[in-house]
Amino acid sequence: MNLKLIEVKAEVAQALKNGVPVVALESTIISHGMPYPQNEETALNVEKEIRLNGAIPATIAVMNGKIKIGLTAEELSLFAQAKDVMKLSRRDLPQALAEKRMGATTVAATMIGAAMAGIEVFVTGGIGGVHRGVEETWDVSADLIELATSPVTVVCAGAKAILDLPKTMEYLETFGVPVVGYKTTELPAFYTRTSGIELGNSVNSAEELARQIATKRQLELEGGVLVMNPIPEAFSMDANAMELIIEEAVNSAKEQSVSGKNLTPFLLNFIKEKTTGESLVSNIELVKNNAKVGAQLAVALAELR
Ligand code: PSU
Ligand code: MN
Repeated sequence: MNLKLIEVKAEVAQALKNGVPVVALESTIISHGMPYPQNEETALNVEKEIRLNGAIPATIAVMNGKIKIGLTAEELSLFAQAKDVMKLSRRDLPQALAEKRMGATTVAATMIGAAMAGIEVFVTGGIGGVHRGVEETWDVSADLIELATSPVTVVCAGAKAILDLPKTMEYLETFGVPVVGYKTTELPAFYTRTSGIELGNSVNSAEELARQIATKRQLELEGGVLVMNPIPEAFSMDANAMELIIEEAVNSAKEQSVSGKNLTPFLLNFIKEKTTGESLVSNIELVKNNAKVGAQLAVALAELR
């Protein structure tokens, strides 16, 4: 670990030293995924949920030339409100650190930070993937490559149907990333519990999940594990209505020639505006639900050691 470029919050460092379960969290969801003040409120509630389930939260972000592993409440608030926060994937880390910029980490960059600090479990909402229209754009999120590279388990609620979900699954298969359904045999699609895509691997408890992860570690296979935890029934949204909005979003991005790192935030924002408050409530609840499962997993992994 390069100690000059990473700064681990004292509480997190202590926990890692003593084998206390730790769960990493991303910051792009705070700076680019939700509006203020719901983003700050959610970040704090998710950290609370992780503590309630027996683990220490470590939100990861870049500032002052360091990858911070664990943010204070003041720092969380800063990332929730600051306007010119960079969105950092793997390729952006050197620039943001060298220029001492404020940067929110995506799934890919958060996995890099978590792996550097020795954190095995990371909780988020949704991951990036293969975009619709990839034949023309070649737009494949660096999250997928990172899942094949860094040894971190990512707990998410699936991927939004803004992506090409079958191609995303094919990509993960090709690169050898285990995709595990948590109490489901079907790939969830973020706002909805279903996608029509069967998962060949599903578990019914954190302990079962921990055994697969520990076995992968014993095999010394590089890369992470992707856990698909569906949104709670009470907050799942109508799949048909969502598909119409997503098609509109994808078309609008094409018309306005939105591409590169701006595409995902554009699509997310389009959906947010079209569904007003409902999708935001669902988003908040599914992240909390993932936090619970992630913390239980971190506890189960600590017990296996
Ligand atoms: N998908 C979501 N919500 C998000 C993201 C994706 O439903 O907040 C964010 C995550 O930080 C993810 C990133 O890692 O977008 C992927 O961006 P890109 O497609 O540019 O790789
Ligand atoms: Mn992309």
